[in-house]
Amino acid sequence: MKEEQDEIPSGINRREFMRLATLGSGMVFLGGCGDIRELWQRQPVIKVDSWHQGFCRFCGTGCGLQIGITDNKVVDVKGHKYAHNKGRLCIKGIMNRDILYAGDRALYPKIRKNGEFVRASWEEAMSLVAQKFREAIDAHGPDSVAFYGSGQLFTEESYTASKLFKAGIRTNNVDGNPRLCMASPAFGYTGMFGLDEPMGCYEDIHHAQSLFITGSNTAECHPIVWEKILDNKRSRPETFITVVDPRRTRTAEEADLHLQILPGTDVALYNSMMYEVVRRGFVDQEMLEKYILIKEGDETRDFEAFKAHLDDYAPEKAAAICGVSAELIREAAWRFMDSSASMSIWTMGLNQQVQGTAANQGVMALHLLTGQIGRPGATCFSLTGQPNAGGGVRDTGALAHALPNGRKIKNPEDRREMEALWGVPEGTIQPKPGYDAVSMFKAMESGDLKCTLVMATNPGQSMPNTNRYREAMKKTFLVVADAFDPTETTKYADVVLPAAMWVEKGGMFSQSERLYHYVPKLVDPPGEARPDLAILTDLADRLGIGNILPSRTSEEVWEEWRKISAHSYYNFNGITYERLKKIPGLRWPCPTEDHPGTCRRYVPGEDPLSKGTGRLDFYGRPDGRAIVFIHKQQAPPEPPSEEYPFILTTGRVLEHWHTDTITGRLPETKKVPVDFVEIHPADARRLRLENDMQVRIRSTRGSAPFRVTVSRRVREGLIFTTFHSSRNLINDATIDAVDPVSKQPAFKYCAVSIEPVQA
Ligand SMILES: Nc1nc2c(c(=O)[nH]1)N[C@H]1C(S)=C(S)[C@@H](COP(=O)(O)OP(=O)(O)OC[C@H]3O[C@@H](n4cnc5c(=O)[nH]c(N)nc54)[C@H](O)[C@@H]3O)O[C@H]1N2
Ligand SMILES: Nc1nc2c(c(=O)[nH]1)N[C@H]1C(S)=C(S)[C@@H](COP(=O)(O)OP(=O)(O)OC[C@H]3O[C@@H](n4cnc5c(=O)[nH]c(N)nc54)[C@H](O)[C@@H]3O)O[C@H]1N2
Ligand code: SF4
Ligand SMILES: [Mo]
Repeated sequence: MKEEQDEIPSGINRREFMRLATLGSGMVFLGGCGDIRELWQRQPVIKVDSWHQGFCRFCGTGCGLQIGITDNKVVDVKGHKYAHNKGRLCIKGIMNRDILYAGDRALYPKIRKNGEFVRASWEEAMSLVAQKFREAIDAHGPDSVAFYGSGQLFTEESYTASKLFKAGIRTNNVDGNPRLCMASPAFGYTGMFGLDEPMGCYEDIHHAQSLFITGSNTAECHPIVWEKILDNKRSRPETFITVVDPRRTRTAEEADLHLQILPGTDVALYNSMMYEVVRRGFVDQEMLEKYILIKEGDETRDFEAFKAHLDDYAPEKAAAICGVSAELIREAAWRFMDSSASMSIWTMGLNQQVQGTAANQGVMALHLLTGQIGRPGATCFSLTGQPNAGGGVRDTGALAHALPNGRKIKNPEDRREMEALWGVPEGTIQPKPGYDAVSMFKAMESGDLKCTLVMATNPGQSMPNTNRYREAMKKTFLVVADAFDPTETTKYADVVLPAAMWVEKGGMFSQSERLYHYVPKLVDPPGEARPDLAILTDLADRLGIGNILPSRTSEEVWEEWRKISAHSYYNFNGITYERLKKIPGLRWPCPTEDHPGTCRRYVPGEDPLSKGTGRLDFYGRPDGRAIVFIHKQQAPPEPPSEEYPFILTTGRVLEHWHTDTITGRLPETKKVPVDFVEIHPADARRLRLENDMQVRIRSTRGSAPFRVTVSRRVREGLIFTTFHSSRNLINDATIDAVDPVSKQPAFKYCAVSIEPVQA
């Protein structure tokens, strides 16, 4: 056992911190994450009464844990050896031990009276909430209320919320933070394959000879996925890693090829790579003949028209748009097409753009055209951000346009089918989609939304253009269920409801590879905190529509839900609590209780839902053919100007989680700075800026203070910061422009100025 160290010495910088972290580690990972428990263990674990299987509550990697419990307390966590992470965890995974005991847990309901919060009983708080909902619905109709949820709720909770609002209250105003996160891949996949969610699995990483990582800082945001990639590289050095990212991230540093493109130019890049595929004769003819349809909007196009479209993106032309050389584009294309198996991995760099859906579909099209799909290691694999943004929200249809299992609000047959499955009268589900996230906050601003329940998300910090939407939140009766208080959202609430989190309640998560796994309830929540499921069923009862929710425990809800899934192509009927209490997860499709789960979807012989004996069966599409869309590169939403000459892009660092309501309260992680803005040395010189100087980042919408970090990670003209800090609210400056298809906001691009702040 190493000497215990209380906390990171003050004044330590991040690089030093990471070095220490890896030095103190029994397991050292190149991704900069490691098993640093020994370094940080403030109190030695004396005694663990019992160990339980569970899963990390942070990112969509979905790592398995062993959770040690003593006296109703989580006293230790370690990586689950038999889960896909093979015992490994990143720093956030290790922090699962401490998250329940960080300061500022919300312990009691609070009601705002005469502008001040006062403590209330659950009875008082919930009857007020129900009264406000009832008044709004009676006076202004069901569409005057809304639910804004989260990819961090359990599946049972998101499913219940969606059912309560869509079939009980009869409004489709159900959306949530997955709109800020996974909407573009959801629309991307659905548009091309007829169904959402990736078709591959983590195992593909070990078979891939070429990895095409784009718009993903995997090393910091999906660290254990990154470890798998490095495992592959270590055991097979011929593995080639291409990274496309305007920043030289820690992921890009380890790549064999880095394309440091200008932000928002992905569509041009992928078109250019496809141009090369065609020019070099790497189009998979069988795919073209049997499995693909080419479309421009709704119109079908032939291959000649497709080629003519690609001519506009010959590498020399695309180079001028993307800001990288034609040689680099050719090299990237070559590495992708001329490999035994190519796998692409992507996240927010693509999703959070006004052309988010088009960029997603560009990557997918590369796979279809080259036939790099449906084989071990050949797959287009979008990583899920939150622990349950896939299963909890996309599968359950807890979004304003959606119904369970890929059904759509707009489709009358889908509505009829869900009404029958839910046992509610025909016509119950309204035909009009509800408000997507940004529209929902605009409806608060206009006064159309009288009453809103926010659960497990902190939009006061995480929405774009937050100045505007924090004001908007004042105009609705705002009910916030959160595990911590204060947050930038609870500050604006009329009622704060203390929520149990993670192993204080239990339920199902589903991570990036469609794998459902079970998190058991292991300890009691603090104070009077309650599970979100209990809050939802209580609200239903008080609104007099409790009968809509016959399933009351997580397990009952799951039973109901898995049986509903059996009527769809998202079939996980075979995934039961009983099975998942014993094994660390199952991937769907999994139609029966003896089915082992599916690694590769759409592959006859492997996927139980695919038919025939061909190479692929895209059964989500009526003709079994996936669609390759023609997309053209568009101009950015807000190009830099004389007044706002810099492009701002925002993202994450390894140690912090989103709006820092959790990691910002843990003694270990909160020491890692988040108040920095990366500025290229040439820009810093011009503006006479040096390290640690204070500046204000300003857009037409708002501004936030930051500390300068002069860095070659960014290109000239581009600056980067995170949205983690509540003292440096960068979303006051970001733009609320959205992708017109997915309605996902473009957090990765807006024009700003940098103003020095006099000390
Ligand atoms: N440590 C940590 N891990 C997390 C999270 C966290 O908060 N902290 N959150 C989780 C969640 S919910 C999510 S959604 C994921 C996000 O995971 P990532 O998407 O990997 O994280 P980001 O830092 O938001 O953005 C990724 C990269 O996109 C790049 N980028 C910006 N613009 C463009 C562009 O135009 N094109 C391309 N190709 N790239 C671009 C950025 O430079 C950045 O490096 O992380 C998950 N994991
Ligand atoms: N500028 C910029 N903004 C971004 C992004 C970006 O890249 N750049 N990324 C976007 C993305 S991808 C995402 S996913 C969002 C994330 O944005 P948010 O969802 O707002 O971020 P979190 O901090 O994870 O908020 C979760 C909240 O739920 C609480 N909580 C935790 N567990 C529970 C629980 O079990 N029940 C309840 N009721 N509460 C709980 C936490 O205390 C916290 O307040 O941010 C988006 N915003
Ligand atoms: S990689 Fe993600 S799921 Fe795994 S331990 Fe880290 S935060 Fe948790
Ligand atoms: Mo996300």
